[in-house]
Amino acid sequence: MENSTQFEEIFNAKIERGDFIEPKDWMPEKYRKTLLRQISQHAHSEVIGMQPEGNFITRAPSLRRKAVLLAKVQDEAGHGLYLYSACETLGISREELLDQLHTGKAKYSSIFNYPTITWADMGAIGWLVDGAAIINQVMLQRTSYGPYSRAMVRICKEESFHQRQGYEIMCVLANGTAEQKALAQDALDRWWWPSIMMFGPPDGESKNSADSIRWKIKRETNDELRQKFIDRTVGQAEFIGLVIPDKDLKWNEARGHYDYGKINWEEFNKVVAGNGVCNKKRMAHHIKSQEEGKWVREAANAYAKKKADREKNILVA
Ligand code: FAQ
Repeated sequence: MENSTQFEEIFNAKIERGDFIEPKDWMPEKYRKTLLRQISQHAHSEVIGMQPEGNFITRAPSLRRKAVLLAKVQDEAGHGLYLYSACETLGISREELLDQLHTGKAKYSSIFNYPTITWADMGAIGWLVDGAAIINQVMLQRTSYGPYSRAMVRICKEESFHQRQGYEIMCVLANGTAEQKALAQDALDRWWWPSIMMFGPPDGESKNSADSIRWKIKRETNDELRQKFIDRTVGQAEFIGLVIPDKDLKWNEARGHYDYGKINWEEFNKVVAGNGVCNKKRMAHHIKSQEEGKWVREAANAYAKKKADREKNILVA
């Protein structure tokens, strides 16, 4: 029988080789906890992230826009489902996960605590928020935990459609009337900085990064991903004639990257601590819909039990 040091050696060798860690494999408790923290935060973000856009489903400007937005918001629910399922493989129940969200023990992305005010916000969210999410998630397709990695492969395919639908809304508005272009610029002005905060604190202050990089949960750091997003998005804004609200944004030939202005980390910390514009509203809405959906879950469980009992009786007879 192997002792825990030998188990750890096997685990480390797998990580080193780039093999996946699977649910039944031995893993250090801290690895399991880090995964649970990150994947559950990610799952909660997908589900809470339905609210800002859900707000505009009844106000979409055409049937086509409404159908696309509805499909996108439903995709986010699906992403939440894959990710909650990945969490469950680590030995936690859905009830516990939701309890952690409702009691503030588990976080969700800061970005979803900002209000959606105009239709252009639907464009800005798809273009910038999904655009930032996908840069982070492409890396997570190669994360070391098998169920998380496989969920991300599927999520990334849908996320790239989300990014394009948002950019298309912005293209149409930016090429429309002066009033429409102003709406697009206003949305970019409000969503730019919160979007680049999504990647998390600067590397020097990222307390989880060292372990996560060592265990190949994260393959790139917060600042590396943030830089990638900025480098990619500047040209897209220029192409449609919009201006990124950062006077310090400048191409740096020597670095081969854009330099950018100072991020307001005080604002980020305030939002993460629960004091953003919409934190309380988002949580109250989620708790209310959980309560309202309780009878559906109970009915589904009762039906599943009845079906399983019937099948058991047929097998016994
Ligand atoms: N918001 O040590 P680090 C989406 C926390 S999905 C709130 O650097 P880590 C799709 C962090 O938890 C968007 N809290 O942490 C969509 C930690 O606190 P803790 C979500 C944040 O984990 C689009 C502390 O700060 N994506 O948008 C944030 O190594 C449209 C220190 O930070 C994911 O979750 C934040 N932005 O790196 C849906 C991707 N950033 O837990 C609907 C997976 C950091 O120790 C509509 N997650 N914190 O108390 C990750 O890749 C990582 O967790 C990072 C943070 C990169 C987000």
